[in-house]
Amino acid sequence: MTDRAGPGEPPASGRGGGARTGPFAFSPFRPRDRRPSPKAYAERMSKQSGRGRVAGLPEWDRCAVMGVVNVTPDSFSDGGRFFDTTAAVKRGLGLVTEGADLVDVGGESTRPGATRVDEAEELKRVVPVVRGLASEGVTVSVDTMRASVAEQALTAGAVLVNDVSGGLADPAMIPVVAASGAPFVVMHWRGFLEGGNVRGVYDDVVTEVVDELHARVEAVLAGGVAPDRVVVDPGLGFSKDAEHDLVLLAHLDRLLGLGHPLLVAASRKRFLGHVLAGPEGAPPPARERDAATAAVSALAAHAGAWAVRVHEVHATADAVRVARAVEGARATGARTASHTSSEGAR
Ligand code: PMM
Repeated sequence: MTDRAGPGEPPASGRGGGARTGPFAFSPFRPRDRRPSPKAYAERMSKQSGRGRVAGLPEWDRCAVMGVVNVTPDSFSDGGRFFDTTAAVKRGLGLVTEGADLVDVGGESTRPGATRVDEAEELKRVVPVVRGLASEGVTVSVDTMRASVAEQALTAGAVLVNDVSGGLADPAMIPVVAASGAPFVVMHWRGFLEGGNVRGVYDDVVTEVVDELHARVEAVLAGGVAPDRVVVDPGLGFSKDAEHDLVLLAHLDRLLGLGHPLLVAASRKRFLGHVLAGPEGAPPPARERDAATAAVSALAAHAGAWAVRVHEVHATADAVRVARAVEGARATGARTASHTSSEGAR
């Protein structure tokens, strides 16, 4: 199976994508007048059976794999391991070798109760790693809630902004993203995770997450981000308990109904520990949740997710390829079935 690149865009494999001289050198953002209207875009997306594509990024013929590099001393699942630029760049390149299509670089932990890093520190952590990976031809996304970090990361070569607050934490974020023309991940977020899970109360988690995400998407579009550059994400584990996460995963179709490509980020999260907890109720540590993560990747890919965000890439890269092969077989099987039945009628 080969990955396809869109016209004028880099090969989907990320590395070896050719020389780039600037952050958007190979992803020519379309002029505003050629952008689809939000309504036309949502209609087109809702008619698609597949996962859609994100303008300005390579196109993959399967669910894409976003590998994670947390340049933090304290991230939820890999904190401290890649806390210097050289180690982080090496880690990112290693993830691409294992099959990552994009690498998401973050410098601030979103762990419940984590104190925020200051802006200068976040910039110091993130920008050199983004630059190092982009200069190697990697498709880089920046995981930040700060407009200034997004802006400098884009200048350093990032091509996607992943904001877990969906633009809520920093009022300058949406204008910065809109002006840059970069695609934007809008995650479902109810605020910083301090003081316990106080915001994680829902009557109907799927409807509320869909409605709240819809409102964020409207705000992002009103702020000037093009509809074909918006990705949505249910924000598993953010103001949600294990049951909420599982119910959301069971209803990815409702999230896809928002009419935008869907990112699912289940990797090593608490709900997996909950599912895997042994008879004595002890959940395995985060780093022992990779097989379970790959299982979710296969399910998300099968459901039509555009991408999955994971810390350990190898197993997920296999999982999305198996999901793609099954998808291909379904199409072939349908053709075979109709061929057989018409043969039978003759
Ligand atoms: N989760 C984390 C960090 N970034 N980005 C998106 N879009 N969605 C997520 O669910 C998400 C994210 C927290 O996980 P980590 O700190 O262990 O990587």
